[in-house]
Amino acid sequence: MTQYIDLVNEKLTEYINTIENKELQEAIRYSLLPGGKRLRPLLLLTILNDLNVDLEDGINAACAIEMIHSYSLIHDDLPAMDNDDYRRGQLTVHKKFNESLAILAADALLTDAFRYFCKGKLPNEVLVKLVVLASKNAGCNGMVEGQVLDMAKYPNGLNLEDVKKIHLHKTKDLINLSMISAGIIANLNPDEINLLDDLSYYFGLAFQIKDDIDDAKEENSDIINDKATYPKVVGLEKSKEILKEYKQKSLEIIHQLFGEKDLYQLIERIL
Ligand code: GRG
Repeated sequence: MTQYIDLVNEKLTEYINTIENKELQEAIRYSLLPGGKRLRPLLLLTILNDLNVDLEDGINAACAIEMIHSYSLIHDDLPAMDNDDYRRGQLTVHKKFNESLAILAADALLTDAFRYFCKGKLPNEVLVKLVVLASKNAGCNGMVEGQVLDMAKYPNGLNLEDVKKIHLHKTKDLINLSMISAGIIANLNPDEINLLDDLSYYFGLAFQIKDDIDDAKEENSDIINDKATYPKVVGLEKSKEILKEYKQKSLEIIHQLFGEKDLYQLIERIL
């Protein structure tokens, strides 16, 4: 897997080197490198590899999705949103530089991502499908809706359906973009694409629930009570049960689609 991460970092560095304005270049470099787990590119490239598709066909889409992810993290950290000072153990982009540069770096990442989807040698009809899916999953009925719901006030408190909807849009939608993009690039049939869709549902929720459980163990309960999390609405034990069920469902779908190859091992390790 580290070779996939190296490949993504190499391509993202090429992108960064094309940025002419030095201030913008440094802010974007800071947000993209050294980077996080690269989960979304890893999912896309691992699926392609399990299907014996040339990784070159998916590397630009993988980078484009990481650019969208990076934009969302910069905006999420802003004072008007979550107002965080640290991310991935370093100062957030607006703290390290300034708020306007952070907003603009994120704007550039989102905009440039669509050009990255269109790089490379894939047929135009495949590129159009990727771009439409990216817009759908990141846009007004996708990740942005998740953020709006997360920012909303809940005078009567959050219930399980509220939290699930937030997680589906904030977390699952970009994971869905990675998985379905791989399916489109590999020219899977509609039944197989539907299975990938189901997989993104169970894995997307499970990934976020695991994150919530890990945070709940670390943080004090007052902080947890302020957040839209599974442990908050159903408790820690029930959250662990749901995680186990969704992990099992994810592995069953992967077994059915690809057998127990790299994606199976990756998801088993992450969850
Ligand atoms: C600003 C439109 C807009 C959306 C923001 C991504 C996001 C939506 C908010 C960040 C907070 C959060 C908990 C989002 C859920 C998705 C998620 C788990 C993000 C973190 O993803 P990782 O763990 O991060 O893959 P790394 O740092 O590894 O890249």
